[in-house]
Amino acid sequence: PFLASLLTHDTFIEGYCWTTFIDDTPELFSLMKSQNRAQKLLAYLADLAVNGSSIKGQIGVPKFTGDIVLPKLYDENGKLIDVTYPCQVGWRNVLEKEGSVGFARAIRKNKGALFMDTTWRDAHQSLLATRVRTCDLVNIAKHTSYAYSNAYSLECWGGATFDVAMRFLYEDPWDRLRKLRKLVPNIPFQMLLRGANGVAYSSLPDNAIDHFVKHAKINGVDIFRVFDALNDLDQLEVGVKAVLKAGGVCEATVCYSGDMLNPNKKKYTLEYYLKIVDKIVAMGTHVLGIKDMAGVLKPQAATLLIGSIRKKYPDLPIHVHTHDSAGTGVASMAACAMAGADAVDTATDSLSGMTSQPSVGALLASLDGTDQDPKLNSSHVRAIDGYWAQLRLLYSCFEAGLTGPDPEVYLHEIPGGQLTNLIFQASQMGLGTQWAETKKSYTLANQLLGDIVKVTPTSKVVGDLAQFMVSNKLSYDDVIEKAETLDFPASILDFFEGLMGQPYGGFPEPLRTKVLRGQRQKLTERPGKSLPPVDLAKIRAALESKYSAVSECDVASYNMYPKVFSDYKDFCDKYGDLSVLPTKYFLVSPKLGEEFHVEIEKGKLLILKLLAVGHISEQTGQREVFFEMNGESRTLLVEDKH
Ligand code: 3PY
Ligand code: ZN
Repeated sequence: PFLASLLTHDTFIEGYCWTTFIDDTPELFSLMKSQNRAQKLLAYLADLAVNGSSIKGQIGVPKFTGDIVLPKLYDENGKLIDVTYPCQVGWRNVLEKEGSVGFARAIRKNKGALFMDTTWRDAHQSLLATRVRTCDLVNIAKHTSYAYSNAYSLECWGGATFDVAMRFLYEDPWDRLRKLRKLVPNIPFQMLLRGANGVAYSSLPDNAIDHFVKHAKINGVDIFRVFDALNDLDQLEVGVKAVLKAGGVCEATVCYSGDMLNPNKKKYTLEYYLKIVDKIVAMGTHVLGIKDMAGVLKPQAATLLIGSIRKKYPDLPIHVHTHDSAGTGVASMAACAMAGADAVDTATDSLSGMTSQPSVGALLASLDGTDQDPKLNSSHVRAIDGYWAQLRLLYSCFEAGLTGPDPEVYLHEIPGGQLTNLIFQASQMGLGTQWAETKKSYTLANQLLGDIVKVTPTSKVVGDLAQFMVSNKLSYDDVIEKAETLDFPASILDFFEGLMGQPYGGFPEPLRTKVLRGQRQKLTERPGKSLPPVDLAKIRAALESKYSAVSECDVASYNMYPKVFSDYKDFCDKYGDLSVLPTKYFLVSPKLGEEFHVEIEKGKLLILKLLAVGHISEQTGQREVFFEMNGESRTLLVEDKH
C-alpha cells in the first residue's frame, strides 16, 4: 500500500520528487493507513459475501434494510430544533455542580418520578441479544440528548454489553462509551456493575474491580448500579467501595425475588428486604436501587416495599428497575412512583414490553395528571421511537420469537434477559414442548439449589441445571439421589464451591457435599478475599508486547475477558475497525452491483460495489470476490467455509 500511495501521489506523478520527499510528505503514511483500512474492510465484506454472517445468534436477514430516517424534533413554537450540537440542559449539570451527594439530594427533592431510559443497554440486551451496535446509538445520540434531557439517566453500558461488544460486534466497549459521552453531555450515564464480578461472570481480585470502575468513571459513566446476584453483601460491598473511591454516584441495589404478598413464601419477605436496605444504607450508597430482574414485583408488592422503605428512610433516593415479562411492568412502576420512588426504568416503546422494560409512552400516560409527572416531552420521546421502530426491524434477525407476556414468570422467576435466551435456544431446537419442560425444570432446579436469588451469574447456574435435567431426563428426586455420580455442568460446581458468593440461608445440604465430592473446596467467605491482586503493570507490559497503542482500558478489558479480548484484537488485526460499516452491510452482503458508501475516517469516503463472487477452486477451496472501490477494481481470495 505504501508503494501505491507513493506512485499515485500527485507530486510524484508530476515528477517533482526530491530525496526527502518521503520524509516530508506524512500524508503518504496516512494514505497508506487508510488504504490498509480499506483493504481490511474489503476482506470482511468478501468473507461475508462468501460465508455469510459470522455473528453468532443471527437467524436470517433483517426485515428492514432501507435507509434509516432520523427524527425531527420541534420546540414548543413549532420551530425545528437544530441538533448539530447536543442539548446542554439536564441532570448531569446538577451532578457536575453538586457532586454525587448533592445530586442524590436534588433527585430526592425533585417533585415527580424521573425515568431512566434503558434503550441503549437492557432493552436491547433483553430483546435483541444485546446486538445493537455503537453506530446505531451514535446516530440517535444528539436527538436523545434533547428528547430525554430531563431523564434521571440513560443506561448505556455494563451488564452483557461489555462482553457482547467485543465477542460478537467486534467493537471496543470503551470506544462506545467515549463516543456517546461526547454526544450526550447533559444526561447522566448509568452502567450495570455485577458487584465483585465487575462485568464478568465470576469474582475478580478486588484491585481489578477498582481499576475497572475507575476507568469507567474517567471514560464517561456517572451512575453505577451495583448488585450482587445472591444479595451477598460482602460481594456487593466490593463494587460499592470501588464506585465510592472512583467518585461515581453509587446506586447499591437489592435484587427482588419471590412474592412478598404470598404468606406461604417465607424466604424473601419484607423483613428480609428491609434488613438488606439497612446494610446498603450503612455502606454509604447515594441512591438505593431495587432490581426486579424477572419482573415479579407485582403492583401491590411494589406499593408495600417502596412505601415501607420510604417511611423508614425519607431522605433516601430510590430507583426501581423491572422487566415487563408478565405484562405488569407499567402498573408496577406507576405504583412505585406513587409510593415514593424517585426514579423508575422505562424503554422506548418499540423496544419495550415483554422481557424488556415497560414502555415509556405507557408510563407517561399512566402518570399523566398525577404529581409524579417525569417532565419529558412526550412528542420528542415519540419522535425518537420512530427511529427505534426502524432499528427493531433492522435487528430482527436477533429476535427470540417472543409472542406475548408470560405470567408464569411468577412461578419460574427467570430474569428477562435469560428468558429471551432460553426461548431462543428452545425455538432453535424446535422444542415447543421442551420449552414448557425447561420452565418447569427451572423451577425445580431453583428449589434444588435452595431457592436462590436468580440473576447473572446465578441465573445461569439454575438455567444450566434445568437444561441438564431436561436433557438427561432427571426428576428432582433423581438429582438428589444420583448427585454423587452425575457429571454436572461447571457452573453448578462453581456455585456450590462458593465462587459466586454465599446464598441467603446457606447452601443446600447434603446436595452441596454430594456434588463437590471433596474435589472442590467449600468457601465460607467471598472468593475475592483469597484471590491475589492482579499485577496491572505486568498485564500492560504483556499486552504491549503483542499489540500497539495499549491503554488502561485495554488492561481492564483483558482482566474481565482475557480470551474474548485477545480474539477481538486478532479480529481487528484481520478486518480492521468495523464500527464504520453501516449495520445492514455488517449483517448481510450487499446485492451484486449495489453501490454503497462507507466513511472509513472523517472525509475518507469509500464508494463500494460488490461485482461478483467467483467459482470455488477445487485445489484451494477458495473463491475470488470482485469489488469496485472508488472506481478501481479489487479482487480478494476468500476461503469458502461451507
Ligand atoms: C446483567 O447482569 O447483565 C443483567 O442485566 C442482570 O439483570
Ligand atoms: Zn434488567
